[in-house]
Amino acid sequence: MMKLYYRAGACSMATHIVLNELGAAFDLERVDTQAGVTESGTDYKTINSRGYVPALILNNGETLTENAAILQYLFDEYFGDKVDVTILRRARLQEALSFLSSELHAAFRPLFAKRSIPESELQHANTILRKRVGHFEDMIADGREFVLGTAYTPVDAYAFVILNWTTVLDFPLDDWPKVKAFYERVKARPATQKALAQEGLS
Ligand SMILES: N[C@@H](CCC(=O)N[C@@H](CS)C(=O)NCC(=O)O)C(=O)O
Repeated sequence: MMKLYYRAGACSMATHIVLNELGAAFDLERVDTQAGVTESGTDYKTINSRGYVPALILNNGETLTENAAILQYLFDEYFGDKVDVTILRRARLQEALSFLSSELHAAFRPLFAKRSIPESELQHANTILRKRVGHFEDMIADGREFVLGTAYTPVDAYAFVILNWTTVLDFPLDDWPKVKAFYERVKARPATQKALAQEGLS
């Protein structure tokens, strides 16, 4: 059975949501990434030497890390009956996952920094975040329900989780109506609601 190491509300929730979408059987184990231990007392560095979540133990016992790789794996392994998985579609998935991981996700890091940040740095971080959310708005074409088109894919779960961080920052999405509608649409899905509840966030 698969097992997901997660922290509540963190990027690992994208994998959690996708596993719920698939109706997959999996175990969950919470990680205190600050302390480096899991809820059962395991040294988390023995699971993922980089110390951050997510880490997914696969059915064959291997451990897979990095959001983009895990979400790509779940897409390839389980979405073939939902989406026409062509080479170009996989590249589009990777294009979106790369943007989410290295641009949108990364833009939040300074705003969640544990050290205190000078006002000028905060303003700069805010400007970059606004720019990236604007880029995401451009990626949701008019009338398109999900990032890659009419079909839901793991990209949508990851985008939702990142956008959900705006709710704990003073960062309303009102300036980006397509992003806001997309966020609400993915939030309303039963698999998302279930993951939020399972992580103690609703
Ligand atoms: N490159 C990694 C980054 C993962 C990441 O940033 N994880 C955060 C939660 S969203 C984390 O575990 N941070 C705790 C830490 O770094 O100690 C990925 O995309 O999987």
